[in-house]
Amino acid sequence: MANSRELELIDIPARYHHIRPVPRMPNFAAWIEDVDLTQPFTPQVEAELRQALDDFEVIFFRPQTITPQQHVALARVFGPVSQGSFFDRMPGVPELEMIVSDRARPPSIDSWHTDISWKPQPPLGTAIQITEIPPAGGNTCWISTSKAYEWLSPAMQTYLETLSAEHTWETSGFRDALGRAGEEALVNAIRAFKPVIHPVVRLHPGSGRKCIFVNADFTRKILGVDREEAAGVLHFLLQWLKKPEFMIHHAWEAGAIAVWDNRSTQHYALADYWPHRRVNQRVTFNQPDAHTEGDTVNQTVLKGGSLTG
Ligand SMILES: O=C(O)CCC(=O)C(=O)O
Ligand SMILES: [Fe+2]
Repeated sequence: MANSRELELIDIPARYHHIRPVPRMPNFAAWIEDVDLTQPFTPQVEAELRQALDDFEVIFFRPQTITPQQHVALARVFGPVSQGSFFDRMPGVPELEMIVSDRARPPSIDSWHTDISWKPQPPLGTAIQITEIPPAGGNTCWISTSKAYEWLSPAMQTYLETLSAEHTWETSGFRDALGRAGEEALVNAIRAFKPVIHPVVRLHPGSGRKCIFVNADFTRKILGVDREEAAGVLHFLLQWLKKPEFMIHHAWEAGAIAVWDNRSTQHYALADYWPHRRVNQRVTFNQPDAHTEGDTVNQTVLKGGSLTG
C-alpha cells in the first residue's frame, strides 16, 4: 500500500505576489523565477523568499552572474552569515567557502547529510552557486525530511517523537580528512567539538511541519532504547528518507544557485565526474536567534590552516 494521505498543495497565487515559485515536486523544491540577484531586494521580495524557503525547503535560481557580495546578500535574506564549515575561503571574502573538486581533490561529499548537525545549533541553511560544472555528472540531490515524516504512520510518528540521537563529526569523512591533517588537528577537534544530542523529530518553526532529524553522515546512534532497537530504527529511517517521493535530483547549469533549509532537508553531492573539475561557492546562514559563534572550525582545529591546501 502506498501512502494514503491526500495531497494538499500550497496555494501559490494566494501566497505569492512578488516572486514566482514553480515547484518541481509537490510542495517541495521550487524554481524561483524572475528575481534578479544583482539588484537590491525589496522588503516584500525578501519576505516572500523566506516564505518560499519555509514552503519548498530548497529553492533554485536560474544561472546568473553575481559577485561574492551579492551572494552574501542573498544568504543574509534568510539569516545572519554563519562561520560555515571547514572549506577554504575565497581570498578576501571570508564568508564565502569554496569546494573545488578536480583530479587532485576528488569529490567527497557523496553522502546524505544535514550540514554540521554535530553542533548544538546547526546552520539554518546554505546558498550555493556551482560556478564551474563538469562535462557530465555532478548533480546534487535533496530530500525533504518533512515529507519523510509526514508519510509515516501515526503510531510510528508518535514513537519517533519520544527519541533523541547523538550526532558527531567523528562518523563522517571529516574525521579521515582531519586524520590526514595530523594527530594534533584530530585531538583539537575531539576537544572542541563534543558529540551533541538532538531530538529525532524537530518542529520547523517557519512551516509548522515536523521533520526527521537523523542523517547518515553524523548521526552515531539513537539514545534511550536497547542498542539493537536503536540500530534498527536508525537503519530504517536512513532507508526511508531515501524514498524517491521525498527527493529532487538537480542537474546544474554553470552559475545556477540553490538555497536550502538545513532543518527540513538533507543533501548529497554526486561524485560521478572525477577527474573533471567542479566548483561550489557557498555561504551558510544561521537562525536569527542563534548564539554567536566564536572561531571558524579551521581556526579552532587547524589553527587557521587548510584541510585541502
Ligand atoms: O556541492 C554540492 O552540490 C553540495 C555540497 C555540500 O554538501 C554543501 O555545500 O554543503
Ligand atoms: Fe553539505
